[in-house]
Amino acid sequence: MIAARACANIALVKYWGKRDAALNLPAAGSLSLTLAALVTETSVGFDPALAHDVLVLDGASAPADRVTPFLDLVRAQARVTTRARVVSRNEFPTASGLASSASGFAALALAASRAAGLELDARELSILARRGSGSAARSIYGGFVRMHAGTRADGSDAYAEPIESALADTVRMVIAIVGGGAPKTHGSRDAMEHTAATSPFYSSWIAQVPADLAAAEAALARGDLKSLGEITEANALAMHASAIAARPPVIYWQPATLAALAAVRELRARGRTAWATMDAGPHVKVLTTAAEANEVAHALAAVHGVTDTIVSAAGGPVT
Ligand code: 2P0
Repeated sequence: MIAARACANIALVKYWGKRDAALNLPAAGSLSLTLAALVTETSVGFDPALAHDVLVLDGASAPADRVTPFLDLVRAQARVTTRARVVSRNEFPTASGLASSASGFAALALAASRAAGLELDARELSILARRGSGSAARSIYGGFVRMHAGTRADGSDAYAEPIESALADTVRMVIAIVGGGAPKTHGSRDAMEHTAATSPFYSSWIAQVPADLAAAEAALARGDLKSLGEITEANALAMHASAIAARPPVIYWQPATLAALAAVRELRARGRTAWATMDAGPHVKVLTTAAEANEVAHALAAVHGVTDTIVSAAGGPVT
């Protein structure tokens, strides 16, 4: 068995919509922060004795229906036909329902390709991981990461790249887990397709992303966390606005999500560095500094409906 570890990432400029579903090509670029606190470790071994792929997820046998098509890509590249055993564990501090497909497919891309005898470079790994999950292409790298939408039909220019920034050392993300009473959320894959197909605001969302990416990259280059935070929060709200306007709507927020957003605005009113983003679920992730992270976590923990908080520094690349 070959083991790999990858960190999840949270997008500061979101990916929401595809230009090609079969090759999993994003309709626009995105920009993320890889998080040290959210780690997946995955081991892969190809075994001629197996009749089909086997997945063990967090200690329990799980359906391999998203793993097998991904392993088929690796098998085709490596010219092997053997089935594999995949053992994956999320080392997340809580059973929180945080998205793990980014870290999961990034770790699987490295472990499976090595186990099959392939030596892929980081760009090739990013392209492979993208086939499993669009956000996984970003988890190949540590720190701040830019995903390119690309223009080629074969997806050969749709990969992620790291962005150097002095902010990587001092930035922290505080994750406020919103628990309790949440109905089952819409899977992001179907939800982004539904938003693209039915939301009157989807075209506005896609038109806005390039400007947000350019402004976020400029902020990273200047080491300007305030500007990065403003873009992060505005971009997340625009993504959710497009989803909320889908017909029928895709609403990921719970009452505690809005209460946490109010707490973030209150922190800012008191002069603290705190900017929020939300993904395909009710949790609120807050961009802040190492010096202020404990105070931000404390304020979020006091919000009714927030059941846990996690403070994370920037994480490293897949290993
Ligand atoms: C992101 N999300 O940029 C956005 C923001 C959720 C909200 O990427 O269909 O699991 O596997 O490519 O990567 C979640 O979608 O979607 C996601 P697929 P993925 O992080």
